Amino acid sequence: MHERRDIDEYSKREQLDHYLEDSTGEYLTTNQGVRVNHTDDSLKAGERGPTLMEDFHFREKLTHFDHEVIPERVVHARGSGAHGYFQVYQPMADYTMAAFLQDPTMKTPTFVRFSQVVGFRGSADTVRDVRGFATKFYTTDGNYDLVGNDIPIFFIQDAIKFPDIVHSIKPEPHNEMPQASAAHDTFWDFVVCSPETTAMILWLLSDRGIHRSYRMMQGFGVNTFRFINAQGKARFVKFHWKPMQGMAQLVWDEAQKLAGKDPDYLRRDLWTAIETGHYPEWELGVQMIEEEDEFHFDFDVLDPTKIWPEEDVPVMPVGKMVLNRNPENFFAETEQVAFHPGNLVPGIDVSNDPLLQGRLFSYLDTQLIRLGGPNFHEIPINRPLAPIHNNQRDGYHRTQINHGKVSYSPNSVNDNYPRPAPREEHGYVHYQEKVEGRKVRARSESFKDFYSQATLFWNSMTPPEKEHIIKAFHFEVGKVNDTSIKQRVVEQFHRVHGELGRGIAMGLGLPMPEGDGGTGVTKSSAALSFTAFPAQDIKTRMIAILAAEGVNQQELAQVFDALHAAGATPQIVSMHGGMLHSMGGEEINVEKTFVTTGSIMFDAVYVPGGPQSIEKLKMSGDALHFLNEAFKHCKPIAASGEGVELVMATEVTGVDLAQSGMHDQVVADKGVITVRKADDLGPFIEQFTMAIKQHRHWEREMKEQVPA
Ligand code: HDE
Repeated sequence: MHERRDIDEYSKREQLDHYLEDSTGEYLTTNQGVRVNHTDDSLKAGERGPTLMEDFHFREKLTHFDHEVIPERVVHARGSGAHGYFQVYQPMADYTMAAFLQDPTMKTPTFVRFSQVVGFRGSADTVRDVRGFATKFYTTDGNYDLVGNDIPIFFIQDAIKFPDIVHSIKPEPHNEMPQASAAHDTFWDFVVCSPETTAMILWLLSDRGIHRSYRMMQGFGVNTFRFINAQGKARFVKFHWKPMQGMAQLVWDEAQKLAGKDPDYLRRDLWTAIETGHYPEWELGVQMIEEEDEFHFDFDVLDPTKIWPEEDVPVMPVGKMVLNRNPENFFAETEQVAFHPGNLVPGIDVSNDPLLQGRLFSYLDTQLIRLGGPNFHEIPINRPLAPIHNNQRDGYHRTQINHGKVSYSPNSVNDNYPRPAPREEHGYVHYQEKVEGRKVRARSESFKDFYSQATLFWNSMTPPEKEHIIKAFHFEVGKVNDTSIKQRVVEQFHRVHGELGRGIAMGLGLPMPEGDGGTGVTKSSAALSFTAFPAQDIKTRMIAILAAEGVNQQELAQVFDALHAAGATPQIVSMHGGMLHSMGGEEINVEKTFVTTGSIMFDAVYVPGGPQSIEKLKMSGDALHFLNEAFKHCKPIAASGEGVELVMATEVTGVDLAQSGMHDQVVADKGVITVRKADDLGPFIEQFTMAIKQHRHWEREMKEQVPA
């Protein structure tokens, strides 16, 4: 009678194929399916006369065009999506009955949308921002959405303040500036008026605010949820996504330049990785707290501005997600996908986290206007793979053709179908939490420590990470016009740590705050630093190879092939497109020119030798700038043979280079790898590969003196 909820029936692809259109070999038609015999001119009364109302093809085409824009998301407007699947490592039945968390052989289809929060849909990818990490699991028990971010906490504790924080960070209403940026008065005014934002500000101003790639960031469910097992036992949980690619960041100067040179930088990176078969992967993990331990921590488990330090509550690995398919159509899938933290499946429930409670209202509500009515679940990307049966009917854009005359319950005409399912038939049963209390508009006292975890975060940063945070304050708060707001920022963050408060004051040219500052918290947590997530390989890293006519082909080919074999993407960059000729006369295809690219689009740069090539590059301001900029951005730089002379012609400073023409030793210093003379570049390539894996070489203390 009832459909079997069997995974074999689940192939997302098959389900969606029904909706896929391919016009290859087909005639052009109207939306009524009528073939069109001419489409380049409208129907007119005479060749030079007015267009006629009766031109149904013209009117249909223009009318559709006039209506093809839908409202963008009020937050998270700019994003990129990808399809994939999730697989659990081992049955999680002890903790949850969620069907997709039981069978290690079962692949649950997923769709993920990464996003920026603040900017409009056409804004740049690399702005400083929180990033959304929303995952839809098309499970056998219906859709489950894990609508998370790349930062594990939030700015505010109660959803009623969400419109306020969003209004404050969005462009200011009188002149709609600045776009996609927190660096303006209203946001920092909100911050100093709302000390609960303190810890999240540190996360945002850290390197986590400018990730190198969506593929290289963590994800977090942020809010506290519950796992419920078949016996009805509940535990508090927080969700984590760990990137198997390791983590990597941009530097601020680079992020700003990328916003101009390639505003689609993160989107392109994700798309290209998937197109080239480098499928990004994340490990799902959970932190769990027993209900009886709810009050045993120095944070409130319901407070979304607090992490559960991993040292206190370890992350249990649960399974792995692989993203392996780009969308067919951006609008149909990435734009129309509708997430909702209230899309839950049996085995997962919510907590009383007041931010989550508000979110449970907001997402469904916002889709009604954005997707134009209550039937957006019928849009292919939103359709569950589990069958839908209920008595909901009609509404805008209904595509389902319901059968029969019964659309109410209970009924006897249809033997009371569709019937409610008991728990053992996977019916969703809400967790029976006991709740007592007076109706109050109030905040729990246990939420009111706004500083300890901010200090914990600060303490956990390495010296370069601390420096980046202070510099980010100089930029963000430096753009604030109101001096009293700036002064209050200094005081607020002096309360986190004296070093931080003084560092901010120094760059802003404000009076030093009084007292030592700080909270007295000395604890740190290793998992909070970027260094906790090193890359294991150099796959998908972009490596520029600077070359001109007369390049040494042997050197170039050895390095190119080795990088390529390791999964990196080496690309020849030169002054002009087309072909180059090597010293030996071989033809070499130029992939990018100094006009179409820049060092900011690459993770590392290599300069092969060849006297003629190097003489030409030395005369190119673009080539010198390329190296200076890569150096300043702390990227690996490698040069062999005469290539070292190009590095010497730049303003790169404070590093040892293989100077002598007879030198056959590889010199590796602060991520600059040079060798003058070597038939076998093996050891050189090895050093270069290690430097690429490390990604940034912060120890270049002289980098500030290099122009970029
Ligand atoms: Fe959202 N959020 N949010 N949010 N959020 C939306 O829903 C909201 C919050 C997150 O790629 C909106 O469909 C409230 C935290 C992501 O489509 C809206 C509060 C976290 C996305 C909304 C929060 C998120 C959204 C706008 C309480 C991390 C993009 C468009 C303060 C756990 C999903 C939409 C996508 C989108 C409301 C806070 C994540 C208006 C009321 C915390 C990843 O409903």
